[in-house]
Amino acid sequence: MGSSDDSDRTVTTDSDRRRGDSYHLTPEEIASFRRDGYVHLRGVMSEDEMTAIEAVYERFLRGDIAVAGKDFNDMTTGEHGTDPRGYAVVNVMLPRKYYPQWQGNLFERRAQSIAEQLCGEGMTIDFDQLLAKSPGRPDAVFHWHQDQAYWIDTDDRRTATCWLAVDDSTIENGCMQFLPGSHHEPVRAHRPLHGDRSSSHTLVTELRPGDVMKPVEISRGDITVHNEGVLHGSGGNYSSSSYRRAYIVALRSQSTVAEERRRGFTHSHNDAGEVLDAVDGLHA
Ligand SMILES: O=C(O)CCC(=O)C(=O)O
Repeated sequence: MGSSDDSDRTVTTDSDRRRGDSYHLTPEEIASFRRDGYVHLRGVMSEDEMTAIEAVYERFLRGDIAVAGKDFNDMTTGEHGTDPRGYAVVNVMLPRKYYPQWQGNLFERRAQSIAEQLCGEGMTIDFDQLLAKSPGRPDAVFHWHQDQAYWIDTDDRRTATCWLAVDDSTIENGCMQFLPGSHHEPVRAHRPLHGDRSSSHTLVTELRPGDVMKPVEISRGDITVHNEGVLHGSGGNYSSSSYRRAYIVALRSQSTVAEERRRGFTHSHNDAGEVLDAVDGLHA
């Protein structure tokens, strides 16, 4: 523990930083999020808290909790409605919709506290998502993109996407990689990975000469937080034994979420084709 003088007490341990529903950020972490477009926060969830999350996560992966249509898919191919044991990246969209008992869980509450420290008041949960890369799947690649390319444009685009590592996330099993500072540029042109958005939800953009992606390895219970503009993606899972499971809670400004819903945009992969086409037109 830091200094023996309480008036000069420094925050040094993860459990110090977790305070009930909140998690305390340092000024350096807030500055780093603004500069780079992302930040790594250690020990946002304790091991006991992760065990509780993992129990529900596994129920989703086993298919014990019903998820409608394309909201349970292989993110790499868009395949859905087939045996998920063959999927490279199992993607569950909107788990809090399909398992309402998760609404208001501890990770959501800590994510809210973190989003407000990074982005200010008036942030709310926009969507949540589970992304599990199967072991031994070099094809479990999440292609380079900026999240804003997937979304409608609004006036207040403050975003804090909280990405929780359910397994240690490493270069070997396909950890997140970011292009620091890329959120300061306009959104790049993106295209659907295969065909159009009805056959493949996934969008991709190209790296430019000089772009150097930074892998961010994080431990179970840690999170990264990124904004809507930073370019990111992740590589395949080369581990023969380890899943790379992530639980994502994305917060955006209340006005943006209200505008999305008004236009029928819910982040479900079952959203109407014309809603997704309208978004694509913005970033082609
Ligand atoms: O989990 C991944 O590898 C990618 C996730 C992602 O792109 C996101 O959360 O915005």
